[in-house]
Order: sequence, then structure tokens, then C-alpha cells
Amino acid sequence: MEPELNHEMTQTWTPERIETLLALPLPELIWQAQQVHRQHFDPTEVQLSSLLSIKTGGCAEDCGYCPQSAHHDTGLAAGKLMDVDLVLANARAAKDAGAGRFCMGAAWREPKDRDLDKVAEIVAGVKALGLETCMTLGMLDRAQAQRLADAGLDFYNHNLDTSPEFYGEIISTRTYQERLDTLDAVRDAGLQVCCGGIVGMGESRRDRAALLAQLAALSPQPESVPINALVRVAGTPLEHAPDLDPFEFVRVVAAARICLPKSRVRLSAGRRELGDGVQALCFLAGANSIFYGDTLLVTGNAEVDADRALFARLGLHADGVASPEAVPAAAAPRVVALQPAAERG
Ligand code: SAM
Ligand code: DTB
Ligand code: SF4
Repeated sequence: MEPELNHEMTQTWTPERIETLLALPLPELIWQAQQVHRQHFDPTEVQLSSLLSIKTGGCAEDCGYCPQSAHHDTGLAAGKLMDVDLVLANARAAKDAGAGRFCMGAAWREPKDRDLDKVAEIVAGVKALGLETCMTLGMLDRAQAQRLADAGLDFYNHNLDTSPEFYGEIISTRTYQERLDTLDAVRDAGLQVCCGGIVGMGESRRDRAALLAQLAALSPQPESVPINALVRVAGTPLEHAPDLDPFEFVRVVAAARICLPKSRVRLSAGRRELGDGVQALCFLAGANSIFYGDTLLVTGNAEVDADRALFARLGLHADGVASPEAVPAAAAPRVVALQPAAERG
């Protein structure tokens, strides 16, 4: 018997409703997600975003998962805001490898106004290469969000990370409401919103449902929804978080697809560790975006060559590219420059 599909947008996605979805037998859940996915997207098409850390480490916030927090000893040296030329060299390499969007992250609680001059220059340069631009710089006030919009930025990433109830177990230096306020400022400035969370921090299924309910309640819903699997980094408080059942991750992706029907649902951190089989299930469950490139911000990612092989094996193609054969043949390497020790800190 065919399961009933009854997901009118008018119904509110409460945590209870989403928890019921998460508890469905996996074939039912994936079938429902596939039907929603096909209403809005080509199921063989995946959007590729590449990441670059433009200001690494030394962050004042105490996010329990994050290798870049100054509160945790992860052995990561803090750097300064990267020079425009080096950012552009990395953006060019990402474009040559086939990325459509370039996402730049800074380990800041919030940017200082003077930092935004250089950030605006970076946005203009990356856009001029023909890439979509995304920044994730921490909290913004309304004037800062407007400044980024005026600079031509396309997307701002700011994650809710988990449920309001579990949030205080993970972060003490800022509130959930502050995250929501930044998201409001970003949306009101006319920027597109990228907002998601992390699975595998020891939260319950109910917390996962409550996170998705928060994301689904954003109005309009975020254009991009990164679903991260926790990367357990030595020296962080979550170093010993319990193993995440990969099928639970697939369930979260499927439920995200159902309650965020028009959003790009992105397989984000932890994708390499999921392996090819689980990633394939995630694509079947409605994921249609990945972080693409050999590194995330500071930790490793699935390798570009492995992704290209996986896409070819699954018959997937990149956003804007007609077939797997049309993806550029050789991936350009990441451009790295070590900062002299004197400039660190
Ligand atoms: N500082 C800014 C902020 O917190 O919004 C931007 C950068 S921050 C690294 C961006 C996001 O990366 C976090 O919100 C979190 O969802 C994700 N993240 C950080 N460390 C992670 C980890 N170890 N595993 C999975 N996701 C992680
Ligand atoms: C998101 O949701 N995940 C990305 C991006 N947005 C900025 C970051 C993942 C970070 C993983 C750990 C690291 O390399 O720092
Ligand atoms: Fe890491 Fe961002 Fe939290 Fe800073 S605010 S510790 S960079 S997740």
C-alpha cells in the first residue's frame, strides 16, 4: 500500500510532528522525502559549495564542538584575517574544481566594523570570478548585515546548531535568541539565509526534531540548510561524544527535506566519515548540496576525487553542469600559505 503524503505547507511543523516523521520505518520516511524532493528539484542534481577559513582560531565563544574556540586546547594556532589575494586564489581553485558557491568562515563572535571593509573587498573579488558568495562571521547587527548586503554578498550562514532546550549544554557565551536575532537581521537586509545544525552531540531525537521545527518556522525558510555530523576534535568538550548511528543522520536529512521542501539540504561536516553508502542514502533522502573540497574550515573533508567518483557512480551531476562527464576533468589544488609566526595571535 502506498503511504499517504500529507505535508501541506499550511500545517505547522511542531517538534512532535517531526519526531513522528523521524520514527517512521526508514523506507517510508525516504519515500515521503523523495516525493517532496521531486516536487521541487531534479533529484540527480547537487549544488557544490567550497569552504575557506578566512580567519582561523582564537574565537571568544565556547561552542563545545568547535576546534576554533579559544576556550579549548586543540593545538590550533590563531591567525589574522586572510589577505584578499590569497582568498581569491583559493576561490579560483574552487571554481576550477567545479564549485558554484564559495563560503568563507571567520572564527569571530562578531566582526568588528573595520573588518568589514576587507570582507567587502573579498566579496566583490569572489563575485567577479562568477561564484556565489557566502560568509559566516558570527553575530551581526542590522547595520552590519546591511553593509554585507550592499557589498553584494549572496548568502549568510548562521546555524542554530541544536534545539533551544539542548543549546545551553553546548554553548554558554551566547543565547539561542541572539542567533535568531542575527538571522532576522540577515533576512531583513535582503540576504539569502543558510542555517542548519549539528547531529551527534549527544542530543536526543526530540532535540533533533526541535531543531528542525525551529528551521522550518523561519519565515521565509532558509534557502540552504547545512546538516553537519559532529566532527569530534581532540581537546574539545565533545571529543568523546557518543557514536552517531549513521541511519539516524539519514533520518534527519529526510525529515529536513520534508519540512523544508524548497531548501537546499546540504551534507556538511562529517560527510567523509559517513562513507559512500550512507551518503548515497542521504542523496536518496533528499540531500542536494555538499561542501566540496579537501578541507572544511580546519578539519578534513571528503576528497574532491572521491566525490567526483561517487557522483559518476551514482549518476549525479553538479548544479549547472549537464552530466558527470562535463565536470572539469582535473581538480585544482587548494592554495595554501603558512602565516609567519609573528603574524599569529
Ligand atoms: N563563528 C561563526 C559562527 O559560529 O557562526 C562561523 C563559523 S562556525 C565554525 C560555523 C559552523 O560550523 C557552526 O555553527 C557549526 O554548526 C559548524 N561546526 C563547527 N565545528 C564543528 C564540528 N566540529 N563538527 C560539526 N560542525 C561544526
Ligand atoms: C556549516 O554548517 N558547516 C561548515 C560551514 N557551515 C561554515 C563548517 C564545518 C566546520 C567543521 C569543523 C572545522 O573544520 O572547523
Ligand atoms: Fe567556533 Fe563559530 Fe563558536 Fe567561534 S562562534 S567557537 S568559530 S562555532
